[in-house]
Amino acid sequence: MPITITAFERSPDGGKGLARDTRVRWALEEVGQPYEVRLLSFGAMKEPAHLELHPFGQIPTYEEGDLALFETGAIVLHIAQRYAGLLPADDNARARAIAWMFAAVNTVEPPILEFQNAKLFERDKSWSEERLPLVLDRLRKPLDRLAARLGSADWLEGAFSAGDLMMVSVLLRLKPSGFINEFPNLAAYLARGEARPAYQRAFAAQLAINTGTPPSG
Ligand SMILES: N[C@@H](CCC(=O)N[C@@H](CS)C(=O)NCC(=O)O)C(=O)O
Repeated sequence: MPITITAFERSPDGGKGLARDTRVRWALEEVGQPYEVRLLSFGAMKEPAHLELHPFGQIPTYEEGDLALFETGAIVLHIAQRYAGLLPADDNARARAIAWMFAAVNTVEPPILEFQNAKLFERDKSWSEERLPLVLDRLRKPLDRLAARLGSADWLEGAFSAGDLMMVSVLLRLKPSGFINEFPNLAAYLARGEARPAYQRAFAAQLAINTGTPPSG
């Protein structure tokens, strides 16, 4: 069944891989499934045709036969459940890996987005200076805990799983500012994720779109 995802026609990050189609591409690369990409402008994302697929008018979406999905957590979980390679076979280990996926989008990603918004869009507000320490405190707390839990392990629960894929994907947003380097083991974890050949292919594919150059090799 052919798989089609949607992505930005021009990503605001210029190809740093921070747009959320990258995590879906990465999951598909990990499980070895080919996919097509439909590129959308910001305008097209708010048109009825796309709102039918994505109620909030965002990217990415995922279409496979009769199935249409939105929300990267749900999309990556679907890929991980349908194709081998991203979830352990043992039921309990599988449930733990899924718990890490939820932790990524529900516990770790929100304060990262808040931090990003504070830095990018709230700098000119009169209250920005006063608020930033609160935002940073809310961000450091879950990262401290995550760093303590990961310790010197390569991945969160034994072998690499969809939980790591989602966690690394959300942590990537802390790379451009250098903030991730406050947590050396998380920075190393991020680098391990980025070094995976499947991530490299996913990154190259989105970069090619944003720079207009076909991926080499
Ligand atoms: N929680 C959603 C977030 C989706 C999202 O924020 N997508 C961004 C791109 S990374 C988007 O489409 N932004 C444009 C907009 O909201 O108009 C998910 O994980 O899929």
